[in-house]
Amino acid sequence: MTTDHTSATQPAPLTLLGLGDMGTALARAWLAAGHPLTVWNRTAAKAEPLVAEGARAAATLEEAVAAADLVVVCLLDDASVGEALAAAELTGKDIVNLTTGTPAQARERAGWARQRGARFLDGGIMAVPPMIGIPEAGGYVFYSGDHALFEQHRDTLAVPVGTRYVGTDPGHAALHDVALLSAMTGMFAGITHAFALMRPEQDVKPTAFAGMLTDWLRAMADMSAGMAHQLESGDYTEGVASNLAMMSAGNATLETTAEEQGVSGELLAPFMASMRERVAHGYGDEGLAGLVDMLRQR
Ligand code: FVH
Repeated sequence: MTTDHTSATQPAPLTLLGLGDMGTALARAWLAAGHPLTVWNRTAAKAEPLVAEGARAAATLEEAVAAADLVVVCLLDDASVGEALAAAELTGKDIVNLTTGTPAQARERAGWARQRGARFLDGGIMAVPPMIGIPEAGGYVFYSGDHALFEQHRDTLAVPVGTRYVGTDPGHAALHDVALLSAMTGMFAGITHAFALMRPEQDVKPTAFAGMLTDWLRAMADMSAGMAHQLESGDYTEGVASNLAMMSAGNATLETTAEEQGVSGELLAPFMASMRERVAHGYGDEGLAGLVDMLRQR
């Protein structure tokens, strides 16, 4: 049975396993807010600066887990979580796993924790270490899994970075995390291609171009709301401002310009091929929403 330590006046004690870049940033935020914090790291020396800042370093992982009801885990990957916690006594513990993993790994980890008598919440961190402890940086963590656990510890969990609870399915935090990271990856591919196009132009500084690029990407990002409406209504022509036939025809200009500028089109080619295919199947009057179904039908 866990005890509710979370209160506005008395910062709750907790244990943090893992003092890599992210774990260390999280630790500093909890210490700065006055939380009694026990830390453990495989390489013990990484705890030393935190001890100087008020943390208690546990000699063993078992000692660290025993020190608090709330145990936050921030290790490299799911395999390291399994390895580190293999022999730990978890009965009655509230495990919050901030280690990045897949939705399936999170669901398995939830079952693993339940079998060992622990409650489990998975988290997907949407921030990099310098954003931790800086509310205005806009970082947050997606949480999913045991809702009572989340509610009980939400004030403590909100100390380093914002919280967004996305449901009782323990896999949903990881899924949201990976979906956003996947979107970011596509955006970075586009940014990389755009800088490559501009690279030979001595009179256009990358720093000047970056401002234009950022403004344009921000404006275009709002198109995801229109796609979402289409996916919900099932009408993929609803409110389409730029249809697929037009965009696909325009891709030829993008491809030719890349050739002219001596830039490989390899980062954009698969997406353009999918657009062409959808048009060839007779969906040229739609927006991009139909590609979502096409990807799932492969
Ligand atoms: N840093 C970032 O920008 C991203 C932001 C988004 C979220 N990620 C994820 O957060 C997890 C931790 O990331 P990190 O930045 O702290 O990672 P590292 O600095 O590489 O530290 C890794 C820690 O994991 C420990 N560790 C690794 N393997 C084991 C193991 N088998 N048993 C026990 N501990 C293990 C490692 O210990 P040591 O090498 O110091 O002894 C570090 O404490 C991660 O999932 C990111 O994807 C960060």
